[in-house]
Amino acid sequence: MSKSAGLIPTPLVGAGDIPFLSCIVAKGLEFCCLNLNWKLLVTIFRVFKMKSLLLSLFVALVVGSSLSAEKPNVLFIFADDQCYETIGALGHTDIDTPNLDRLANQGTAFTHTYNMGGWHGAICVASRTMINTGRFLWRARDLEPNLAQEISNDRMWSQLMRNAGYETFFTGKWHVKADTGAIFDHVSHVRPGMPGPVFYPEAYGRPIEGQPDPWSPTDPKFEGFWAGGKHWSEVVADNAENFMNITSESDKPFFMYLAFNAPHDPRQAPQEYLDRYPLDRIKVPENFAPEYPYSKGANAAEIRDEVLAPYPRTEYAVKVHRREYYAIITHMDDQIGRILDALEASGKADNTYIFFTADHGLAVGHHGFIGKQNMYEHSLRTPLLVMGPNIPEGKRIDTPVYLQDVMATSLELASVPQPEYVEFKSLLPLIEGKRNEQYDYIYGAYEPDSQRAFIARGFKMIYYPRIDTYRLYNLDTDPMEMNDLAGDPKYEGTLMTLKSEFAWFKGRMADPL
Ligand SMILES: [Ca+2]
Repeated sequence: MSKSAGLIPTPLVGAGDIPFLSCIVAKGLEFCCLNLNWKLLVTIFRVFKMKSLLLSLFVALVVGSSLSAEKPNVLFIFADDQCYETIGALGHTDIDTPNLDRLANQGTAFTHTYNMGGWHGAICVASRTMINTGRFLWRARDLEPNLAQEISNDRMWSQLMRNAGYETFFTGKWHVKADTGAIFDHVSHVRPGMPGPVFYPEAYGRPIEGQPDPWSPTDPKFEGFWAGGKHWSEVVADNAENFMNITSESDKPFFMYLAFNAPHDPRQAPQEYLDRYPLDRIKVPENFAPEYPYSKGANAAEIRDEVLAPYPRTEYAVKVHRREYYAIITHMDDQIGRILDALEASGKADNTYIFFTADHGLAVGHHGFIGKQNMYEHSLRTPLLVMGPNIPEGKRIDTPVYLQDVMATSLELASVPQPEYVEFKSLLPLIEGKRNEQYDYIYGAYEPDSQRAFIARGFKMIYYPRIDTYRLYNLDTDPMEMNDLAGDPKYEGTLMTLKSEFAWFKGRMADPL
């Protein structure tokens, strides 16, 4: 009789009369036959079959709806000091980024993505504190000493994702005053602000044309990215592959925060990547200048990044620095290719949103600057690429946004209601064409009293409070910011309006100026 009992579908947990039916299966038909006549038994079978069918339908609906509501994975790839112009597919610069091009061509690119600047020379710290706390610049600064309190309240980005059911993973550059171990489920190779451990004097004030270069981007004796025996960008990809292997077995969605130290200086890469960029392939930026006229008044003349190259800047020095910059970006791009391949192999690519951006831009020879402590587009703006389910392919959106909008976007994707303290906005309404504007103004600052930027209606005002100096650019007609309109009587009204709006807006930003 046990064979007959095997014909009865095994009941599933969850239906109200299952205990009775379970009794039939568990104890077998023999028990039932002993207690019931055969007509009644047939009726029971019919009822059971109907209920079983209904049960199957119910289960299919529940499982089906949970599949359709399954939370997508979020893969966040973060570069360090990467200017918006260094994505090959976007056409600004002759650079090889075939894997970032995959994201740009199979996804959507935000072409005007800003960082708000920073409260001291390490702009990275401000940018990363903003994206992990959701606060605008000065409120992020004020929060920085109390991040332990934020963590105990489960308010950090990764905690919001974890509490939404995500398996969270971090590797690479952190540079936020918070313990990654406390806010991510898995952590590997947490790196400092820049590859160390030593600042080598050979890396500064170079190169000088006609003289031997004391620095070599490929020599492991200078440590940096070579410290530990394997280039740090390759270690990020190794760790991502390992986590991808683990998570491929899991039903939980993942949130991966992969943070390269590249292409921050020291700009080191294997020789084969440098060989791809002979100096005659490198163009000097159109707005190259031997020196920036207000560099001292802007408190940006002697900051560490700026003394990597000698004063006055030469086209030769800029070409050499750009060559090393492009080489470390192309090397990072190959590691990103490995990460994208690992995602494909995990079988989870179809339900994963990929975000690529950087913490801010970098000058590398624009306007007489080398670093990021200035308010020009090259130093504020980063790439921002988004790819995933229903993200349009090859779409370009030029609406000004902040890179930290990625945080708010990921919360929306994870079905996390946006907490009131998160000031950045989701990018999805822009991607879906539901709105065309994100912010009324784009704001930038460097140090409490050194520099400000204020962008509205296509004009950018730059202000240096220490020397009471303004600059004004029309970003639509002069995207390289080469024609200062601040002294032009035709634009007096434009400048006055911007000054007036800024005076009001800086209060909303808790600006200490
Ligand atoms: Ca940085």
